[in-house]
Amino acid sequence: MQTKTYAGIPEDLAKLDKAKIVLIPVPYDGTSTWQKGADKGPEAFLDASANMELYDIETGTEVYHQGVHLVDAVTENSSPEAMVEAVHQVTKKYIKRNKFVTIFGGEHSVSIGTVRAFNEMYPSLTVLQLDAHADLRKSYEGSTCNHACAMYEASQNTNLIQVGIRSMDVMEKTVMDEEKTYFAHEMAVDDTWMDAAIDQMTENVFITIDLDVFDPSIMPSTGTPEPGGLLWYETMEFLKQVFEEKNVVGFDIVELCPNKIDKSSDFLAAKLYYKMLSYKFQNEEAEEEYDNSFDDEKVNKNNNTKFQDEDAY
Ligand SMILES: [Mn+2]
Repeated sequence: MQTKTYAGIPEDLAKLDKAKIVLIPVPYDGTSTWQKGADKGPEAFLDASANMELYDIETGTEVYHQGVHLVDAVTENSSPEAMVEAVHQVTKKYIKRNKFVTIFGGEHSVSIGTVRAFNEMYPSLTVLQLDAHADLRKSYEGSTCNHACAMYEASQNTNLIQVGIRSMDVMEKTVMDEEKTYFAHEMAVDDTWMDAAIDQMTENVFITIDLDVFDPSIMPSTGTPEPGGLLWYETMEFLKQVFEEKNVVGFDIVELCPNKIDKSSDFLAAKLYYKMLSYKFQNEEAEEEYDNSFDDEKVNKNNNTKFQDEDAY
């Protein structure tokens, strides 16, 4: 059992039946290739969140009144495949409970499970990936559930839009849809990318943020920092626009790799998460019921075909 609530919010706002928002921590770091430590990400994120102001100046809201339920961390790590399946099932379980489901990793392979769940539950899903890396390898080091493969499945099964990319293997070009890829070096000199990317999105959008999309000057605590990344306000401007124009159905944030010296990255992650919730719920009264309107028909159809559903409830 979790003993703390998200950001230290009152316990009655953290109860599952009351909360519109569910937060699933996944402290998994089984396949990182360079710096280890993403397994410490959720804890550092939660610590920083507990020390953050909960009034959002920009939206004039206190989104925690919508209720945030922090569930037990997914700790399955016997194999990358088993972790992905565990994340897939837990994510789907809370979508079915009519919650706005958010996930904090862990390394990026966590997102294979989250995307799979959202894609089963929502028709015509767009996956908006903010990342320095393309992550489009079909398999890597013997597994299709390696962090380097995080977006391969999404590229095959969803409308994948990649933003901030500045590192990839030439082989990934065979999988990549360059029409839907926004490279960092192009974004730096052309600010039409925000509208162009939003025009390519379907109504239902799942957002996956690899924190290495940010410039290492503001986000050094990540496994594979790459120069030339996004800054804070341009990212907020873009996210705000996506939340306003599309139905964002959920999101995950991955690859916080905390260290003792740099606390600002933990706070960036905490603030990013809270900002995204603030944008999502800025026009909703706390008393209203949340309706995540997942597609029952699609769920049933998919259960008979693509994936096995072993949830018992
Ligand atoms: Mn990355």
